[in-house]
Amino acid sequence: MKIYDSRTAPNPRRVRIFLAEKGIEVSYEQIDIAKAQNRSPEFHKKNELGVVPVLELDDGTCIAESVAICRYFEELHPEPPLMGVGALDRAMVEMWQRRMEFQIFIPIVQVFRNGHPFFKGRIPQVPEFGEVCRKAAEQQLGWLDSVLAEREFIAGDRYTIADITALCGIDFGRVSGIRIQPEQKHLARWHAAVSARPSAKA
Ligand SMILES: N[C@@H](CCC(=O)N[C@@H](CS)C(=O)NCC(=O)O)C(=O)O
Repeated sequence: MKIYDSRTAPNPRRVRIFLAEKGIEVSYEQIDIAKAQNRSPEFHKKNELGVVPVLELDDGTCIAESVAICRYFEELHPEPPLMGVGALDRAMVEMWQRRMEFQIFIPIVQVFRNGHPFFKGRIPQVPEFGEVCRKAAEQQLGWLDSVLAEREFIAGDRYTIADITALCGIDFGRVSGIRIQPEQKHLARWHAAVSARPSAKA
């Protein structure tokens, strides 16, 4: 099996961190988004949406969507659990994972996609929409700070996929000037802790 990856993009990083936490080694093939390799007919055979990451199994089956790839590995290698244990915990982790995706990760990515010269001419950009997303992301970082006042990790007392999604979103925000604010002490404490894990380098 192998994963079609892009070193600088936030979604593939989610999968790399997830696998590093589980101690799973997979080979990676780099897809150059800057050169639009992801838009080639050849890559579209792997993922018709033309985005990375994609996990290709030995029989040629391709799994796209970062969380679906993580789910596949979670089922095969349940330890350490990163997607919850038992019905309630799984639901809570899913809730926080989706919240991190919708409230933090996607708005931050949209700031980049709609405002950054990298995507100029590649996609239709609406800079005003990017700025609306920036305000939303900044506001939601404040909300996340208050969540983390109550608990060690985003979904509770254990590190999960929700932490991975938030970390990758927040780190990607730097390129658009979105940062944890000095008064967001709980968020900063959490960010320092998850960034210190060896998996964060993946
Ligand atoms: N929903 C997908 C999103 C994947 C995605 O948007 N990947 C970005 C990199 S972070 C990409 O390949 N972008 C290339 C492009 O839009 O041209 C997932 O969760 O994996």
